[in-house]
Amino acid sequence: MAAISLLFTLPVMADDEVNYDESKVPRFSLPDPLFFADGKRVVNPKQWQKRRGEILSLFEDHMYGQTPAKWGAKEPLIVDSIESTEFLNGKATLHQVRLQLIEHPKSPMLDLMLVIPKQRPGEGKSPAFLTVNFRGNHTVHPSPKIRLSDSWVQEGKKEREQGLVIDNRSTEKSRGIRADRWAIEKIIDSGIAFATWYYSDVDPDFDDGFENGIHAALGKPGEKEWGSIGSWAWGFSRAMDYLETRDDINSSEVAVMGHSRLGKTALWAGAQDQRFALVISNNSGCGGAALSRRRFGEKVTRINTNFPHWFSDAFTQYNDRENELPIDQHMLISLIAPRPVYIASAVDDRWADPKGEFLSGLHADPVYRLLGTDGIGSTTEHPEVDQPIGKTIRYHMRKGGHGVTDYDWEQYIRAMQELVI
Ligand code: GTR
Repeated sequence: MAAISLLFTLPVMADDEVNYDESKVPRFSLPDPLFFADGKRVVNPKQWQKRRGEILSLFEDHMYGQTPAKWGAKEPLIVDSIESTEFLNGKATLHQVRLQLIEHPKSPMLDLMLVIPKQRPGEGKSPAFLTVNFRGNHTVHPSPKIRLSDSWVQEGKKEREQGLVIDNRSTEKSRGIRADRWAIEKIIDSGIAFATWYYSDVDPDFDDGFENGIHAALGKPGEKEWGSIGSWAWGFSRAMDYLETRDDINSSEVAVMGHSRLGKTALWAGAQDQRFALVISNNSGCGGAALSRRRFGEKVTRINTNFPHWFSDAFTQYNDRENELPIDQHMLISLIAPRPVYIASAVDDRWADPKGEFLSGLHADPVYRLLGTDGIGSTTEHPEVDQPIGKTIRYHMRKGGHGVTDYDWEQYIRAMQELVI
C-alpha cells in the first residue's frame, strides 16, 4: 500500500510516558486512503465508492467493531411515547420522545429530547443538530419540563457529595448542570432544531462485561463486534431513523455532533451512516480525529487500558504498535467525504492532540478533492488559536481546555448555514 511520509525525529521514550513534546513525535507514514489494498490507485469517484467500502471494513475489523448485522439493517423503530410542550418562552416546542430501540423484551429505551423552533423556513421543516450528552437530557437545560433521566450514571465523589447523583441515578439537583455546553437558545434563534439523547440509554459507560444496555438484549459482542462507541454510534442512527419520520424536520439537513468520547462516536456514526449531512467532532482526540501514529497525549494503549469497553477487542493488538494499523484517523474523516466535516480542538486540551486532529482533516483532503469539493481549502498549516479555517473540511483550535463552548457552537451554526442549509 502506498504511504504518505511525514518527517519527524525518532522518539526516545518509555512506552507508558505521555508525550507533549512535538520534537518527540515519532517518524511515521500514513496509509494512503486513495490506494486499494491491492496497491492500485483510486482515480475516480466511482472507484472511491469501492475503496470506501474497504476502509469501512478495516475500521470495523480493527477498531470500532461491527454493528451486529441484524440491527444495522432497518429494524422497525417503536415510538413508545411522545410528550410535547412549549419551550423557551414559546419560541420553540419541546418534544420528548421515548424510543424502543429493538423488538426485544430487554430493549433499552432512548429518550430523545427534541427542541424545534416555531419559526421554520420554507416548507416548515427545520434543519437540526443531533447531539448526544454525557449526563442526561435534564442536564442540558435547567427547565423542569425536561424528564429526569432514570438511566445509569457514573457516581463521582464530587457529584455524590453535592447530591447530584445517588445510587448511580440522577437527582433533581442535577438539572441544568451541563447547560453551559449546549447553546440551545442560540441554535433555536438561528432557525435550527436541537436534538439530544443520553448515551447511557444505549449503553452505560463502564466495563460491565457487556451486561447492560443494548448488550443485555444482544449478548456479549464477539471479538470483531462493536464496543460501546459502536453501540452509541448506532444510537445516533436510530435517533435519525426517528427524525426521518417527522414532517417538521428536514432529515437531509441533520448534523451529528458529539464531544470527546462522544466526538469519537459522532465521527464513527457519520462515517457509517451517510444520511448525516454534517459531522462535528468536538475535542474527540485519540480514537476520534487525532492521528494514532503521532502518539501525542493519549495513546492507543492508554485508551484501551482505561476504557476496555469502548473499542472491539481487536484494537488491543495495536497497543504500542500504531504503525501496524492498516488505517489511521484521516481515513475515518475520508469516509465522511464529500459531506462536510468540522473538527474542533482546544489549545489546552493537549491530551486530545490538537495538531493530530488537524492533520487527520488535512490528510483526508485528497479524497474530498477527488469527489469534487474544495476540501480543507488552501490551508496546510495548523492555524493559530481562534482562527477557524477550511471549506468542506473545517477546523478550529479555540482558546481554553477540554469542553464545548458558545464559541464552538457559533462556528457549527455558521458551518451549518454555509455548507448544509
Ligand atoms: C478521557 C479519555 C478521552 C476522552 C475523554 C472524554 O478520559 O481519555 O479519550 O474521550 O475522556 O470523553 O471526556
